[in-house]
Amino acid sequence: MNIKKCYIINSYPKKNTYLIDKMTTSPLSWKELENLTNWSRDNINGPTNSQAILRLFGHQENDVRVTLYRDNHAWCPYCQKIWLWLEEKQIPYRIKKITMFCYGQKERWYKKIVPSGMLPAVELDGRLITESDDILLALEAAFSPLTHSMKDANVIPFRQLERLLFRAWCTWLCYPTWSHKQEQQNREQFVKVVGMVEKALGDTPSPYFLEKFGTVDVIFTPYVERMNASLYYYKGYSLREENEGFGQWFDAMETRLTYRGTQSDFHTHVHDLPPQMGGCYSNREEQTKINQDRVDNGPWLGLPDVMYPEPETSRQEALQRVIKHRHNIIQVNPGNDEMFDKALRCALTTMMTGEPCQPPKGSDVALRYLRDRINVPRDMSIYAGKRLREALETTANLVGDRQGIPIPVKHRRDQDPANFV
Ligand SMILES: N[C@@H](CCC(=O)N[C@@H](CS)C(=O)NCC(=O)O)C(=O)O
Repeated sequence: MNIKKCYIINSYPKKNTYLIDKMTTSPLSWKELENLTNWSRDNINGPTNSQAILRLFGHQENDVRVTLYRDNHAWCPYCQKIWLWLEEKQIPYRIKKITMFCYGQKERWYKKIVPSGMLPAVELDGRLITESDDILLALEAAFSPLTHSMKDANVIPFRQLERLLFRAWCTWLCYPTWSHKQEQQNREQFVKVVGMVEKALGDTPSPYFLEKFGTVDVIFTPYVERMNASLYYYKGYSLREENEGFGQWFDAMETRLTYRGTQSDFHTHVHDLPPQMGGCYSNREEQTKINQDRVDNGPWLGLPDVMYPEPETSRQEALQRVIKHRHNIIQVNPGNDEMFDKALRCALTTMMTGEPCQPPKGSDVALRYLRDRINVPRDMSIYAGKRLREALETTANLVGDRQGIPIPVKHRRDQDPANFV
């Protein structure tokens, strides 16, 4: 490694550092980068992860009775509900990943078995089941409930409360408002339902909804995670930080490897939700603008999308994932291949060594294009994603402040899996 002048980046770089003429290190070769990571994981029997297509939990493959059809990018909230349930119960299952309408063409073979194309679906002992609640009921019948049954008299009011919270969230987030008063009313309605959930959480000594972790927590997880992200970004409201019960619930969820494996980050959610929800509307308040800048441009560490301590292996994980997919990453990037190859190696060099590495002139757009398209947990886990975004931004910032091609809001065909085959 040719280090002309070496200095450690202790903190996030100030904007426009590219104006200062710095001597920096040279980018490592792919071979040298490969030598900096030995990160690996057993996708089949190890901790919950988004990359697995078979989960055995120590069982044999012919013990598998379940196939879960879920979306490619782990964006579908109803799929997360089933995914988390299967992981918690350690039921051996196969995963088949399907394209959502908002980012590509639905697989023909899937439409033959599920004509609506809707996700999730489960095949259980050869029987196809759709609708996430019906899937959970069928799984409970086959494998016993996760602490409590969906039909339990204590669970049913929570299922209704979850839908009430969901509707209040949609009303606030997904409709444009024409007056400040209407915006306030929608906010108050949401906060009122949050108060009901807070009370329910406070009624048990555990941080979970009932006395022990179970079905109710799984049911709340997907949308509460999306509420936390979207309201922070579009409304300047921090669900996790402003509500004690939710704060404790998130902390407790994050002690579970199952949840960590399905957990997304703010950046991914705030840009995957608009096409799925038919639009997300910002209230354009000062706090909202601050939050938006933070989620889009960093620093990403310290956002209230994750609070468990960072694993030591986060950078190695990010590096290993990029190395594995580098040809596709370079091929779909709008930047010139040769230029972007070098720029990407610069960012990875910085991520691994802490030293700035001057990328080719004009590579800021290409680097930020990738920064904006890291998907958590599809590509890597939450801290790995943050480390990679940080390195891409730090490196882009050495050559310019131009942004990548804007992320579309009506569709996400920039993420069409067909381009990554
Ligand atoms: N009520 C259904 C809702 C499922 C649903 O809305 N699925 C969406 C994704 S979150 C879907 O498959 N949409 C078709 C697509 O996006 O391709 C359930 O609980 O399973």
